Amino acid sequence: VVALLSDAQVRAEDGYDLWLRHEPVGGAAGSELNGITVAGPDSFADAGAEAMVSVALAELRSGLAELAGGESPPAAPLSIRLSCTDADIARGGAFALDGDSTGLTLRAGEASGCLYGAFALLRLLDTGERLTKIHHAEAPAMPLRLLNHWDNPDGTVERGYAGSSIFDWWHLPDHLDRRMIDYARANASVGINGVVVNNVNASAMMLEPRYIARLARLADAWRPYGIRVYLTARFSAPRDIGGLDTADPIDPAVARWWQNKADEIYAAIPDFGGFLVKANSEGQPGPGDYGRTHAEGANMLASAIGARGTVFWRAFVYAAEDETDRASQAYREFAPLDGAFADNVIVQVKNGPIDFQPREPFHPLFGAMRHTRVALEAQITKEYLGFATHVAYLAPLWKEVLDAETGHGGTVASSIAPAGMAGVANIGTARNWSGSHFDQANWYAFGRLAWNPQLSSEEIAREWLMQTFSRDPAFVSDVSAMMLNSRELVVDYMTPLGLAHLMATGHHYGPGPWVCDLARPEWNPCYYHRADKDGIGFDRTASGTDALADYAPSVAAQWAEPETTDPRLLLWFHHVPWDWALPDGKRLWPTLVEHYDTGVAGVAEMQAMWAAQAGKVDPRRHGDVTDFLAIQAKEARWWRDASIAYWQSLNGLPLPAGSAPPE
Ligand code: GCW
Repeated sequence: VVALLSDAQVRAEDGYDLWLRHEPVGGAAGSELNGITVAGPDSFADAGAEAMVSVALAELRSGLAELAGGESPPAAPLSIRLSCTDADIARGGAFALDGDSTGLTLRAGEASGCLYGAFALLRLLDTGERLTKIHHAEAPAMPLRLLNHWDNPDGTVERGYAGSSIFDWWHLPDHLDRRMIDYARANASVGINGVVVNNVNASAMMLEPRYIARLARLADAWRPYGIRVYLTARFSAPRDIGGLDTADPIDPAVARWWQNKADEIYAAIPDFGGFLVKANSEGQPGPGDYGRTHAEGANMLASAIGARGTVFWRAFVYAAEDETDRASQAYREFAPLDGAFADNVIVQVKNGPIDFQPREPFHPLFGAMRHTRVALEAQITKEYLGFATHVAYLAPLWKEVLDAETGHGGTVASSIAPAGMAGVANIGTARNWSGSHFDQANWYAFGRLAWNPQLSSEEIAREWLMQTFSRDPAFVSDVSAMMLNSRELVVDYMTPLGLAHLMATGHHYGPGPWVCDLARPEWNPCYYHRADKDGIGFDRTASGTDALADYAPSVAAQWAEPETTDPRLLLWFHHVPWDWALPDGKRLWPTLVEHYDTGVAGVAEMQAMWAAQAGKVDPRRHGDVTDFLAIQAKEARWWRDASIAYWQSLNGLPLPAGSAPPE
């Protein structure tokens, strides 16, 4: 007999509700939320503010009712008062929550602060705070917190592992899928305030009037959630769809075309966020096609947009004809342009100098462009970390970069504070949005870190688990420990000791370190590991490509000598013999094998730990995770065995004692 579930149960067990489940808190904490009244301000700055505050009120009312559960209300019901134009609170999303014996006051400098304050209050209650005791104030650390969707107009998603695109261009603007509201709620709940809806490998079609009308419908739907829409701009659009025979940024006809295009978009979407551009990278058109610089290209678009919005110009560039180290190319191309970009241009830089690997050092452009706003681009979708199948909680990867000292006076986080963060979305039509339950945590963690990079990976994991799965303290402590360790395990079985880019060709799933015959040298894994019978690793010091010199002297000094380089980055910066002695006295080859073994053993531990949680989460989601962990275990093995066998084919070394032979 199959028991029929209610719609709410199905949604919850599919993972559709994400971290916004609001399970009843129970006991006295639940009781005091019962019968609570939520009162908004009487007047509003404008209709937009009123719409945003009504979202905050609606979220609070429904969220509080869910958290309250069936407890009996107190004799004198409590109240929550919203004041959304408080001159003492900064604008831009800041808020203060102050509980007292009668309930709680939420104060904000403008409507968006009430929106973020409402979600923060629900989060605090969800994670065990008592309403009347709350004293909590927050302000976002950076102004722009964007998702970048690599979604194509035909519904496919580049590097998407969660189904098709959630954007239903086919039925827009006449029909708005309800999912667009749930999506906006989830984003607003973690402070995401901008969405680039289409792929950086851009189709110029998205700039056509019919798509602008469709985008306007999304903009209208998301505005009350504080989300501005952005488009990627294909640099050749004046030629592709504009009837011009050039896209040269210096040509007045080209500048006029973009000016008219921007005006057309702003007429439909008055708060359009702006453009994101991938230019002269991996075959995309750009100003370089006409001998112009990135700054000339970006500034032409920036002047079309003017004070109305922002141009995000990506620094992810590397060229076949450039024989230098790929890790250096963006730095060499962009660092000299510091100061040349218009005020409303932000240079968007990937976290590391190559490409979203399981571990890379931070990108040398952070902190180096003193007169340019720089944003950090993170990849939430796990192109190089086992797609949506492997558990890999990415907050520790992003924290490693955000917390890094650039050597230019401050951390990466402080260097991007005037701009923001962009995360390549992991969202699709999968019922659970992200293709797996644990990948929801990466969407969540991205938003939380863009709001506040000081949060620890552990705090974020714990609050996500409590809202998503269970508040059981033992569950939260075991599973958060698993999450915190998970990315390092992926590093261990895929690319330990600073190795990188060893994934199979094209799809990047599974090992391919032996590949050496692709057309462009820097597409080949052998370009990155440089292994032969004598040694392994990429010499990026002065005796090699000298990419190390892109870093500030104090940072470069840490990585200059193989003896003193953090072993986690050893083979990124150095080529060493197979019997190289690491700081702990162990040799390189047995240490390398030990990492693969650690990765495999660690996944088995995750399986055992998760099996022990049966009964603490609903069987559906428990089973989904169990299945995926079994795949991960198999594939960690695959990575380990294939990698070791390949290195052995070069170095002829036996397996170190204690390491099991390949299966
Ligand atoms: O990581 C690489 C991906 C490409 C992607 C590119 C980029 C959108 O393999 O799929 O293209 O980076 O970031 O532009």
